[in-house]
Amino acid sequence: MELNVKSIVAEAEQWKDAGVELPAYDIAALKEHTKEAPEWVHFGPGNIFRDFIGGIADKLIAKGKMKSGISAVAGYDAEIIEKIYEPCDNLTLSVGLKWDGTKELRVFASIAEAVDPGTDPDKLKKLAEAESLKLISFTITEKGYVVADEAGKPTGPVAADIEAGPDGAATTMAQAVAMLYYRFKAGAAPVTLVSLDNCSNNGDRLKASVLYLAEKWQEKGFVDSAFMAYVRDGKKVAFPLSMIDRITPRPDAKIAEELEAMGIKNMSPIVTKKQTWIAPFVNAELPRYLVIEDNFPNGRPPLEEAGVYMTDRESVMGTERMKVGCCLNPLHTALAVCGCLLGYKKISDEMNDEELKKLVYALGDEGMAVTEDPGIIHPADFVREVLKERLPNPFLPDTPQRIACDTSQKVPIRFGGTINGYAALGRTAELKYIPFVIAAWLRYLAGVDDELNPMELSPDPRLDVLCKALEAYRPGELSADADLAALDAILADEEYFASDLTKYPELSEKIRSDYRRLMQGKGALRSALKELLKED
Ligand code: CS2
Repeated sequence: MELNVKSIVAEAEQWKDAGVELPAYDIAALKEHTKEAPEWVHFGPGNIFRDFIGGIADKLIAKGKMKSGISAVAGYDAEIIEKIYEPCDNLTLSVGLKWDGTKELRVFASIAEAVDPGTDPDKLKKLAEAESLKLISFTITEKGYVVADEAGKPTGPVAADIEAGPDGAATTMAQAVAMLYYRFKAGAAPVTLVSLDNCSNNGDRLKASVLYLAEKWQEKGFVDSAFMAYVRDGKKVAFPLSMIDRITPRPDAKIAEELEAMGIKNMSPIVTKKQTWIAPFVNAELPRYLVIEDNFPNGRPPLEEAGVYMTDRESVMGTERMKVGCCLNPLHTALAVCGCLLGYKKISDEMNDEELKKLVYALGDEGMAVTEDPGIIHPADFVREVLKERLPNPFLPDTPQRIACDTSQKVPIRFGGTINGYAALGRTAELKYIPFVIAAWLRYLAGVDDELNPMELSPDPRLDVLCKALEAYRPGELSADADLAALDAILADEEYFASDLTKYPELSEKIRSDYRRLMQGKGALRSALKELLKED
């Protein structure tokens, strides 16, 4: 067996005997229909998209509720098309890793085509012009939405896109705005842009980035005010909010070996030049949640029939605040930075570490005190599942190193909401675990572990800036009265924490003293953790 259309047709019996569920629809007809009437374009064709979103589309196609598949655009990393999508005919082998060690195996054929705008520049235009197009979705991570710095100055690649205009767009954001422009020119049909990333109010963030670029193109004369009115008209172009949740680790070499031992060839994961970890299969947990604001001016697939919660704006905001700002992602970041420092390679192993386990339970409680029940998914049930089933799942090969990627982009949403919640009640002095995790992140940036051995830091767009700012502070060498002005400058930077933390004297003093403690030398994190959690 090999993951391609020929094999799943010719060796269907073998696949089924191996326990793999195959697509229950005509793949050629799906591709044909997608060419004639595309409905769904997606930017960011990585693992969570292929498995979670691809799985939703697969279910709807199998039920006869969607006739077109998804057109997946690799605006950022086209190497994945060449190395994974093409050899596998865009199929995905989904490996759901259950708590009891068994696997749920499925092949999805819902990605009807893969688009590399670099080699096929007209394709985005064609897709945009199709009246049938209903939605453009995105899984491009938090940093994918960054178009400018705090002062409004465009980042390098975006600056180049501003000069190049719609026909020369190279970044994902500019390609999305270019699609809106082509759609406007072709009759201004409505469309919906759905961000599926863990950003705060992700739809608003996407809209702000789209408008930023569109305005710059208007200044340059590439687009006119009528186009601006189209993008700003909520009945024409909608940007609903969403909350997405499914832990999708990087593809694991051991799982590749197990699949190959079952007779499925060529499963090895690869890492692209742009650091995408990808394989013909995707390994993920089984729990999953997707909540989307129901605002689709050109219609939408019946997503609710594939388990998606379609709801109002307030409910999405509440579930996002609960998941990203309290019950899951802050815990993940705590396990990421502490786990890297303590030499862990697996999240589930960390949940067997008495102190780390206590830390994430306590962090969850700290956030929960200012988190409301959004009504759709109850925080108490949700966090219980996270702590008792999802994080400790020993069969899920998730790593602190994966989650430690881009921490600077994640900190504001993961901790900012709780800090602001405590601030609104005048209670920031009570915060204990969030300051500790922030201090641990800053300690992590020293690039040596808790045994003072060199440690590789995960990629982060602000890594160089942060490491440089903190370079004078070395673990084991920080004197008790050292001036922490460089640390204070980071704490005061609203880009990192969603507010100036030096405004809260007790909170920032706690971060400073935790940091000093963590910088004391060998084993400082371990003993600080014991101390912190002693009375809990
Ligand atoms: C993780 C998320 O990478 C990270 O920072 O916390 O990818 C996490 O696995 C998902 O949000 C789970 O839904």
